[in-house]
Amino acid sequence: MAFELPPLPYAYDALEPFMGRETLELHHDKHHQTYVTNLNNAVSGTPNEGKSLEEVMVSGFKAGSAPLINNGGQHWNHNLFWRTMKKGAAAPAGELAKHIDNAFGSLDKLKEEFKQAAVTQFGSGWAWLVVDGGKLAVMKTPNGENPLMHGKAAILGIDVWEHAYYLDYRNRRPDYVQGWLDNLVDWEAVEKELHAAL
Ligand code: MN3
Repeated sequence: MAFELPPLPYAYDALEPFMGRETLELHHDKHHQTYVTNLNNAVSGTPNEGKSLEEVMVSGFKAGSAPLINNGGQHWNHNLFWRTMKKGAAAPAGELAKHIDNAFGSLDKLKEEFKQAAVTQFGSGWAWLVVDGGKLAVMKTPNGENPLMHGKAAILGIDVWEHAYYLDYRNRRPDYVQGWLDNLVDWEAVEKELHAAL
């Protein structure tokens, strides 16, 4: 069973003006599709064929395989990215809100730390909210790497490759990150990820 590009769970213009239609069309239909195609090419006819995405990318990371780290990682990363965005979602509640207060003191403090990680990731990469030893933490990774490769569960991630924001924000990565944190994070979806990770 080959890896497949999941359909975007909303319309291409659903996240405007914080993430525009053209950005989503290119990002999902072209960039993400290319990672899926290259990942299938990389595992085809190898012992990795038929294994789960998590298995392929984590073992690929241990083996230092660039095609599996980059394409496997990016396929996983974008799947999480699409399913944890929604315009105008409710603030964190329940178990997630408790975990945020425990780890950071407040949602504002979490956003501050997350933004700092996203803005200071040099070049392409991701900033993450992870579960590490039952507690929430922020981390960043370069290129296609992700927290799973480092033994942590990721429950939210922002893509800070230029293709994620250049059409909408040009070089203003801090504005993209702030707009995303304030308007596009689907905290209900993040809580589902938290429950799956605990
Ligand atoms: Mn991307």
